[in-house]
Amino acid sequence: MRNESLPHHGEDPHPVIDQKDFKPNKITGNPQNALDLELVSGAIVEKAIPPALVGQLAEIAGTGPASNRTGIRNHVENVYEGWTGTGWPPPYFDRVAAAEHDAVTAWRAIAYELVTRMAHIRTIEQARSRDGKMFTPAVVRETTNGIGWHFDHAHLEYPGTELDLGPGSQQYSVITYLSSPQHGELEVATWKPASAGAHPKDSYPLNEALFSAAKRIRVQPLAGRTAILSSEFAHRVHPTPTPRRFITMFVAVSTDGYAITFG
Ligand SMILES: O=C(O)CCC(=O)C(=O)O
Repeated sequence: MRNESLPHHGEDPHPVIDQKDFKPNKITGNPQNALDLELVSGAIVEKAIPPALVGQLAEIAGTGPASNRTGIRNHVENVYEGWTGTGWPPPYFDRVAAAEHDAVTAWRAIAYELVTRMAHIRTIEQARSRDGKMFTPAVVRETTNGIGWHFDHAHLEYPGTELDLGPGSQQYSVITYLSSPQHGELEVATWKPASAGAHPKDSYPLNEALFSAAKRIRVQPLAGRTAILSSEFAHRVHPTPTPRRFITMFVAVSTDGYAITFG
């Protein structure tokens, strides 16, 4: 189960590097106040998303079905939820099409700009199925549950599919927080799986003993804050007593800078 109970901030025996200790980010110009994740490829960016858009997105957070694996409410199922083990069936794409929303489209444009600045991307576009159906650009989510240790990397999770951009491809997550819950930190460890076949359905939650010596960082969710990180690294979300609302998009990038996005 993904909604296992996790320790709250302060009970974790592992040292963490707090947000305030991060070095200034290499991203220049707007948006201001970017902070470097330092240990993994990524950045924290404040105020890149207009507050009115954050409010609109918060209203649709979790308005779709709750995941029976995680308990997280999504506005539409993400690729992990829609995956059958061999692909994504036509009704999945029908549900994605029905959940299309202008606020998500507006957020995607800013997310593209942010991730293009920090990753080596030459072309970026929304992922489509082999018969041309759109994957969702992002998923707008609400939960008080934690998410156990996992990684997100389509090349390892969905090998051979339209989301797999081949050996050497990389994956990023762009996450904007739509609320400021108590606790509910994102924790990232400097460890990633090396081999294919390590799909989270088989490996979830990741055995923490695999990376007990790895350095970790924590990111506090704050309304309007955007985290862009290399999500191939092991990460988890701590539970919170108050609703944690967030929008997430995955960005897979091939070795020659072609990027596809999906939620
Ligand atoms: O919300 C976050 O901080 C990270 C979310 C996450 O790990 C995921 O959706 O896979």
